[in-house]
Amino acid sequence: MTRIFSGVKPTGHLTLGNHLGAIRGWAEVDQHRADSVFCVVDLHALTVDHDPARVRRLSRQAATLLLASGIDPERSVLFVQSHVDEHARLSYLLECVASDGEMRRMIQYKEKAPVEQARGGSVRLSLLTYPVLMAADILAYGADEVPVGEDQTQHVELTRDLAVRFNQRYGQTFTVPRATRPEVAARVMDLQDPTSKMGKSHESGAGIVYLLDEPDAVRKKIMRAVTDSGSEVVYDRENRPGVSNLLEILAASEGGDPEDLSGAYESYGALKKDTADAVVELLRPVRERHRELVRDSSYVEEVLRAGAERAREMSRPTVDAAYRAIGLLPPA
Ligand code: AQP
Repeated sequence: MTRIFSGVKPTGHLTLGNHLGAIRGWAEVDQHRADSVFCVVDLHALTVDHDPARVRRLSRQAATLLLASGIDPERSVLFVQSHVDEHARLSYLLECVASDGEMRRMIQYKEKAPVEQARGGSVRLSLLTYPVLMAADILAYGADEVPVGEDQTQHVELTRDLAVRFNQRYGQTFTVPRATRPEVAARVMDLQDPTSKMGKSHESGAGIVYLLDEPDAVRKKIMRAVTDSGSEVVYDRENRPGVSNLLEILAASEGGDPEDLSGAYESYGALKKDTADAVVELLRPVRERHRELVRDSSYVEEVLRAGAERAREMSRPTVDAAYRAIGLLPPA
């Protein structure tokens, strides 16, 4: 059976981009067709300036939101990355096959390093090496597929390169995974700046729809979305990024094709209104279920405990095999 691995990083409140680009597909499609492993990748949240209490809070919230979005612990393994040592163990071995130049070419590093510098801090070494830890996350589970939004494609490519290189040098150890992504809304853009990705750690909340936003807030943000000059509703991501982003959000939320939908609208106002309604309806059950789960925190804790136990069992044989293959003396 196909094995899937994917994760979310608790660097902020989860967004509509995370949901449409990844989480919804995991819940509605992936976990029904494949052996699925989903993870709150909290170690990745330490790569930028962070508040420890906030990371803890956001990790719990992300796990709760994954459950609220429909991840079913009877079907999928759900756990927190730092609860399973295998990720960090394997990451070090992969650092020994990755190169410094490769890391510096990563787009996310190039985008995030200057932001960290501008905040007055130094750039953490872990920000540079984080794609290697992500490769370890994936390879430890022998994943065949990694369902991610478009922004993560380059990291999955790196994971493939590291797996192939390790296998060639030290013998067949890892499955070489491939990225999959949704047909629509693989890159949801910021509503206030449709040329940048809607990112959970961005500071301008006005352009970001959070999964836990109240319906009124969702409506306001979408009704105030920046649109393009002109008034015709056309799907053209390059030249009409604002309107195209709304068409993609609408198409992904209620089904359909953005290009086909464009023909149904004569004004930006009508498109915004329908998009806002569709997103409010899409998120309603997630918010409701989240509210119930928050009241039942022992259930979430038990899911994560059992998930980590299962994740350890799944990942240990591959990581142990990698330790042997690379030349480390097994403990007596
Ligand atoms: N705007 C987006 N559109 C589509 N997919 C997206 N994803 C993230 N943003 C969008 C996908 O959501 C999954 C989880 O993302 P992540 O937690 O690994 O974080 P990220 O990719 O670094 O993006 P974020 O949410 O914007 O976080 P920050 O701001 O901290 O970088 C991934 O599959 C991702 O592709």
